[in-house]
Amino acid sequence: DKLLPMAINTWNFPDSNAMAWHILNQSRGGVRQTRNAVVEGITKCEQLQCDLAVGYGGTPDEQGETTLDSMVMDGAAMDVGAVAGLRRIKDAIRVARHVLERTEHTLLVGDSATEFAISMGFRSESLVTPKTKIIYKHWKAKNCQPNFWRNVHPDPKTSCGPYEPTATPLTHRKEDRARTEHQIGAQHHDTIGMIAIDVDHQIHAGTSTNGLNHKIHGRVGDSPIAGAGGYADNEVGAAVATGDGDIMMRFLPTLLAVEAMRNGKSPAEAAEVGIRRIRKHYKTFSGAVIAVNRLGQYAAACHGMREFPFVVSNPTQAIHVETVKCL
Ligand code: SD4
Repeated sequence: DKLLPMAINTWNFPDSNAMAWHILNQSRGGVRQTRNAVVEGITKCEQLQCDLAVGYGGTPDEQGETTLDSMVMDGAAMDVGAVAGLRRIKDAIRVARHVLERTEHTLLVGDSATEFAISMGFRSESLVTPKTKIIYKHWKAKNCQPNFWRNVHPDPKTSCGPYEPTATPLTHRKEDRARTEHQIGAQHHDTIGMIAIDVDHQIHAGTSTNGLNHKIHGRVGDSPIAGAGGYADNEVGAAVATGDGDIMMRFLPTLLAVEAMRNGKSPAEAAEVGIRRIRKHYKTFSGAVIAVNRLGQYAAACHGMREFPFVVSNPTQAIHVETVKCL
């Protein structure tokens, strides 16, 4: 078992991976250890506002508000906790964990998810920052159609689309973040999806995102949906996804990946299954899937960008950034 424990996450978010790896290496924490790793690893990203695509302050919707989608899945119990369109609470994945642990439900949404979070002791506060206001103002100033996401064939002169995801370049992460802040209004989309597996093959998968820039208020993406944004099953492995959620969630690519591994496919083949299926119908979609089997063997596949970076830690490498060339 020299590939375990392991933690792997989408995009070049090493701080989250480091947090998860640190937790996995603490003295044995039992079943909860992979849950702690995923939840606290992703919380790190929420706190750092990874690429302004995770956590508070980024990706204002067309009313200027940031809302959060997140989920965590336990591959032993086949139990899920998730929140979608969470408003005014920063700790999306910790709230998702409370849904998992404190309720019989799977997914809470919007203001009601906020009420639940408050009842669990979370603090309600605005997710808007000065930067959010600038992004929103910039978008308004471009005279964008407020209904852009409703419009199947937007007029490029009056809309600020189409949505153009950009992979995070591998190097100069800090500089890149600065550049992102500079090109305010650029539509970055870097959802964190993370998988942790311990030496007993206990598996958790989780996601967190603030969705898409200028989405319609109320829009929910793939990230908080089991089988879409992430999936885990101790018997097989796990997968997480990032990308054009509106399209990807129609195909449940992480469920496809786990089922492919169940049927004997390698992680590399499994990660490609959903990507190829989606591409058949949406030639220009952008997205990526990471697949890991229960032994800790992993692979990623992507489409619509040049390459896709991800971060992995296991006994042979710590906080190691890899990239895969896209199909
Ligand atoms: C969404 N899938 O809300 C998310 C966005 C994303 O990398 O993954 N960005 O559609």
